[in-house]
Amino acid sequence: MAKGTVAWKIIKDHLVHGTMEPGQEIAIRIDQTLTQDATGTMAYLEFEAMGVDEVKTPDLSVSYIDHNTLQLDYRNPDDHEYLRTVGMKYGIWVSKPGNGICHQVHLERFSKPGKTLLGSDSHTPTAGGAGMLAIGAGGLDVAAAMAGEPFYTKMPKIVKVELRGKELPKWVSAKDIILEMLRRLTVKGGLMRIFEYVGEGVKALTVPERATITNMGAELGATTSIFPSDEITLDFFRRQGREQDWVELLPDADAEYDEEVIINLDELEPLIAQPHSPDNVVPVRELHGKVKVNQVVIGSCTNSSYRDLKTVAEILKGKKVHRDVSLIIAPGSRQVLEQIARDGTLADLINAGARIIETACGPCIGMGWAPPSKGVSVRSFNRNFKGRSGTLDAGVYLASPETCAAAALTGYITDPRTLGEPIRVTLPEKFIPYNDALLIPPLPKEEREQVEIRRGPNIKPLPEFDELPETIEGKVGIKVGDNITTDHIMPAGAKILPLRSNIYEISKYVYHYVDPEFVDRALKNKEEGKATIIVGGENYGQGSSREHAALAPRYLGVRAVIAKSFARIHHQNLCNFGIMPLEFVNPEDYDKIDLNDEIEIPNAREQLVACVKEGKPIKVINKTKGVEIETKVNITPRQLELLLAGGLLNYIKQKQQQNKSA
Ligand code: MIC
Ligand code: SF4
Repeated sequence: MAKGTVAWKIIKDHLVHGTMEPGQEIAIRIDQTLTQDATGTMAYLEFEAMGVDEVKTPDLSVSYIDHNTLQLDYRNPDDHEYLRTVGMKYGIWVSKPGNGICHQVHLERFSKPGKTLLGSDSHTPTAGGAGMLAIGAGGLDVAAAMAGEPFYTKMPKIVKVELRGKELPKWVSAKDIILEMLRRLTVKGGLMRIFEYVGEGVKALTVPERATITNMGAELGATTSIFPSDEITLDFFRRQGREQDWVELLPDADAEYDEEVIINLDELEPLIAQPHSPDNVVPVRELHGKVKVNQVVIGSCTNSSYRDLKTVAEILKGKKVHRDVSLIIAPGSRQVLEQIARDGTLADLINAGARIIETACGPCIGMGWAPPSKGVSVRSFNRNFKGRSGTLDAGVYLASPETCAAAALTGYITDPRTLGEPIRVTLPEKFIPYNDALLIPPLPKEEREQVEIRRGPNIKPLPEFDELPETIEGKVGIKVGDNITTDHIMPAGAKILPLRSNIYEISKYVYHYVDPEFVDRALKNKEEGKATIIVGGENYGQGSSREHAALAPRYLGVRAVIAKSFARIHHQNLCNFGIMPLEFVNPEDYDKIDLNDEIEIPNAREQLVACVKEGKPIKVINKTKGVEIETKVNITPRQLELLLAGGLLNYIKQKQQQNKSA
């Protein structure tokens, strides 16, 4: 068992229930929460349904508006208004559109070493760069944390990632460290793990660089990633004018880890992830001069800090973006934008031909700036799933800001080491402090009462769901392969994202780009009183935290997903919305079940209980093929309760009823 590590100390400090053995359920107290608008509207509707009078997190809760900032009609601005007013009503900080991407702002303005943060966004671990234990979860789990509930999860293994060597080679940056991790471990290598970075090499990285690494640990499927809080962290807090928020947090000299990864910094070189997966990583040198580039985008919660934009500006200074390339830059936060505006960096970028766009997620989530047909886009982002950019046949590559800048200059994927002497940026002596122009602090109690929550026509109440039935009669609605992302299940983009607060409308787009007939099939089953079953491969539901990838299928009548294995957040979201996450006992049985097969799960409730309590397999009958398939659930006793109740909200309501009658 890992002991004396930074992650272990924070968990121990916050432990409410459970034992800290890998795989055992633990519950931890949550000090801070964050939501963003695309998951936040649902999270606050759920929070309201919990009936508490104000937010209960001991430290703070922040509601960011950063994803759906394109205002093509009333829908996104309606959501912004709902979020602003609901936040003001319940004592929550509200970060208005334009203030920046949640993770970047949170790191700069609110992160605190040693504290816990739960966020309704998978990249919440960004704050691990400042020594926080920061975890991504579905909106309902975050709503529960805002209502004062602890966060339940399985105790992950704690992995030591030792960075050996004093400094990074020329033109190699933090992004290349995390791309190397992805190259070695793949998008499922981090399942049920926390990556804790230690060793001499940690000192070579400033907090924003560390945050690039912890951010993209999400792509490994990790529960979170964390750096120690040391003198480098203190230096960042000093420059932010927040040294009072800093505490030292180091692993003990005899700290024990469950596993170990060693990275020799001096062996690293610039890396790039090719389409369509963040782990499809090769050295940039292999593609040098071979791939023509149409678009370069620098931004996202991974690489949009002052250090990143200044580095790009220094590379471009006095030069011009290649004629065939469109260079787009989205600064990560208003602090970054104001800083580069005041010190001249912005002017250098503009002069070189960059298109400066709003400080928001923007192109990362397909909210505008899509590449051309069959286009190649090189981005400093963290995800390159097919179609996520908004152009189905475009190829998105992920690389460091340095590699992005090189492509912008030459029009080809280019090894940045060919650009001459490397750029080394130092952080500003003093970051520009956040004022409250776009950041609304929690209102005093008396003022909160006056706030009227605004709900535009786009905001629809949550659907009601029934308990798990005794027997499930259903039909396979879709069969998919390994590593299906939540972007496949519930796509994002400018057209679909504005429907995030309207489950009835958004459910029409489930699996839209994978199989446009899925929804009709599921609705037909529903009409016939049958459930829909989804069949998947390994790591089902990887990627984002969007609970819509569980909530919308549930609304369509999905009652079970049978897969080889599941990604952590999606697995929890399935339980939260009463969909059984069944795993094949024998992965080869995946071949014994096909689209449209008639399925029966007899005595589903009883079988589920027997599986959790006695380890018995759950029998699934494929009536079409005349075979019986053995499955199991990898769930905790609490998740069992959620499933039986038909989801977390039902479960909470049942508890409230029981308390009332007691
Ligand atoms: C993403 O990067 O996919 C998102 C959009 O930030 C999601 C959240 C969402 O779908 O709203 C995430 O990473 O959790
Ligand atoms: Fe926003 Fe992209 Fe980061 Fe998700 S990954 S929070 S969409 S910038």
